[in-house]
Amino acid sequence: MEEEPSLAKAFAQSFRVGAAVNGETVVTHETLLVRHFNSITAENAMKFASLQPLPDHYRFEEADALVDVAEEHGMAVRGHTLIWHNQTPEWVFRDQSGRLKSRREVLTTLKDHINRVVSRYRGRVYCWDVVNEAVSDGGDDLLRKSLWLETIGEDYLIEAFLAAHDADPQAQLFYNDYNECDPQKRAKICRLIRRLKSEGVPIHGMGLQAHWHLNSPGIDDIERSLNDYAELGVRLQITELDISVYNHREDPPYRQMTPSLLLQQAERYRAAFRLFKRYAEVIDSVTFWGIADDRTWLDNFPVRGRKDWPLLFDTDHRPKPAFYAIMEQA
Ligand code: HXH
Repeated sequence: MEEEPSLAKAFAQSFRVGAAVNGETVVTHETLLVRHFNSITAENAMKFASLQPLPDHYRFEEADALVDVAEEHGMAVRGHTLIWHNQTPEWVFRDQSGRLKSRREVLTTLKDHINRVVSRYRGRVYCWDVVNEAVSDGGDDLLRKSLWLETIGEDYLIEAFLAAHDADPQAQLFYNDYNECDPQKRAKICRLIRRLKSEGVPIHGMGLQAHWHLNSPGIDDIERSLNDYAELGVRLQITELDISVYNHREDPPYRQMTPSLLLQQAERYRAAFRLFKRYAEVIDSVTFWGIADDRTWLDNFPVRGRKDWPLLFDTDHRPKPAFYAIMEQA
């Protein structure tokens, strides 16, 4: 069988090409992973609830195994994610009787966790999503109402970046978020990063999750976002790219993957990568949130059990039109 050329090799002069993986997919998708990608992100294994499910009871097995796989194949590792409002255990914020813990207690937990995790992977994980999704979607508030904000206060972000920098001064530290191309949210994210930088916080990059759809965001909004984030003077990474074949939660509960959808998706991916190439001076990495369509988180989000086909390789691990469209942009 004719084998397709390597994606990561094709873009080697521009940026790394990564994939989100877990302990299963590094086995089931090994052929594609090793051939096409030179960076990995743990889909779940490095989140707070995975690493420290109980106070001072750390579980590093899956994360360690993923870092081993990466090193075996010369792939870089992005760390995802230290501080987030989801997949964080209740014990972090509440005592036995359910009362919120004090600022001092939660801050100690934040610092201890970051220090332990970032130190463990010093020199092996080259960048961290230090804070994930802290900016609010709607309304006038800058920060999302979360238990980190409620217990520690607004400076929890500063403390997180300082702790990560202390634990590994070489690591590149990112703020990562979704709906990153929405004009209002983009403005808020820029405001947050500008504020952190002006206070001397060690923040080096903006991670654009890029969970996109067939018709949104518009390519002009994507370009304006790359431009605005780049103007902050930070590095950019596309951290969780996928292009859903649905536009809305309300779209047909189940659709077939048709030739027409495959071509529409290919054109979206082509336009996106044409832009990434134009911004290659500031973009260091483009990571897909998965490898092939047989295993994607979008099968269960935003609608549980609704099949989606958001990636470059089909359910049989064959390259889709989107793969070839991207290759033409290399
Ligand atoms: C990402 N969140 C996470 O960074 C990643 O760790 C995870 O594995 C998958 C996706 C994306 C996301 C953000 C918010 C969200 C759902 C997914 O919740 C919403 C709720 C209502 C409307 C919009 C988003």
